Amino acid sequence: MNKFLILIGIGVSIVIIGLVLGTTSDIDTPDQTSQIPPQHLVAIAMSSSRPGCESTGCYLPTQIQIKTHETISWINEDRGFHTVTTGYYDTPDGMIESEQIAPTEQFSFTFAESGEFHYYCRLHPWMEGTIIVS
Ligand SMILES: [Cu+2]
Repeated sequence: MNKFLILIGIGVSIVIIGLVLGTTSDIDTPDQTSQIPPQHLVAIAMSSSRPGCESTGCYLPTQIQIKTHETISWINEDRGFHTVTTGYYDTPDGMIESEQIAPTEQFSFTFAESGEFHYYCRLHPWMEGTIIVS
């Protein structure tokens, strides 16, 4: 009788272990979150309103590489207003124009086409960055 109970106990244990392992392996399978393209962050550096950030980067990182359909969000970590404007100073190309981004605010743009895009801040010509979309 005792041996019979032990066998039942072993059987129940195997079923429980199987359920636990089955549940665990479900967690390992790819879920919806892996389907969302990664979002890239670029910080607008503190004190970018004054010349001098060029040496360390006014937009951090100054150059960023992404893939098409991915999004970049620029976060203004400075105390002044800034823009993200594609083109070169005084000759914006019209692709991206964030308008003025207030301190602590952010601006996002999703890139549909590949290419290399130069951008700057309309308020501070020394602020420059490059986006490479492949
Ligand atoms: Cu600026």
